[in-house]
Amino acid sequence: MAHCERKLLVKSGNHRKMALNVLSPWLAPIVWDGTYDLSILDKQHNNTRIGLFVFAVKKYIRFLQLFLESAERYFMVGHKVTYYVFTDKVDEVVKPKIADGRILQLHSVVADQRWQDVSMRRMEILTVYTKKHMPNEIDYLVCADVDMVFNDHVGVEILGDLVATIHPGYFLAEPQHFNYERRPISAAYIPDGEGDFYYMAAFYGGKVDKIYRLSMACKNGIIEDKKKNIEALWQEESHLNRYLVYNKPTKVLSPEYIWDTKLPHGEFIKKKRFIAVHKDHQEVRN
Ligand code: 4GW
Ligand code: MN
Repeated sequence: MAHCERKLLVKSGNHRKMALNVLSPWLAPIVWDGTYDLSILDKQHNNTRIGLFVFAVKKYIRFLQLFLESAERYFMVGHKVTYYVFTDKVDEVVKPKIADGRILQLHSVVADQRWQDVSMRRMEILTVYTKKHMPNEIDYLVCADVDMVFNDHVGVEILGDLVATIHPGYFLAEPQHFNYERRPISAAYIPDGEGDFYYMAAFYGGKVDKIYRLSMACKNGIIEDKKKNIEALWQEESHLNRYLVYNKPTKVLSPEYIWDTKLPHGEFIKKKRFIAVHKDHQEVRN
């Protein structure tokens, strides 16, 4: 029903329908509310261990408490969860009350001066942890921005080999308007006519070995670009998008899984499960 409603809504405007489907052209499910039965999936994932990877350095540490508290309320409730928190101020972390079966790991990380390097640093740290530590600790890893809060259920329906979320600002856009890196000199280059969705780097995940491969590819792309003295348009998000054009996700998350209440077309999004915290960009600048 919800699917039909979305299709009806799209008729009222001149929008692209692709993201409103429940299957991608390569037959990956696009997860919308109403497309899955949680009681079946919860049983299947009875023993699944899930990691949630998040970076909070410099001023972004202010977002961490609400992020973690909201995750306790909505993220993988009833499952085995390990939080992997990376921060430059381990001592300042306010630890929330954590449910049984859930673990909070705090890791110290250097704070890069340039904010562009901070967000790219996440990829490098990911390559290390998905190789060394996580394979023994978890089955699936979910990577998230910290300037977000969980606002509704996010559970095992999002798990898959390689999972990415459609950017809420581009879900009705034509591919030529996607914010892909279009300069052929960059390792993140995506030629015109290629690419299915514009994915947002604020929420993606998969099996640990799949995220290892993804993060290695993105890290290498970032290094290649740095050698040429260039930086992709949207830093690691550009490299992520490039990777996902040629390594299609096995599951795609609808914008229910990254929403921003400032955006238009909220009427398509019945459940706003993970929403951006509005920030003063000048004020959080390092
Ligand atoms: C501008 O001054 C900054 S600071 C842009 C990102 C910054 C930043 C980002 C930071 O100082 N500390 C930090 O931990 N991050 C991490 O990178 C944090 O997890 C954040 O959610 C993620 C991506 O940055 P962002 O959320 O600002 O990116 P958008 O604007 O795309 O949500
Ligand atoms: Mn963010």
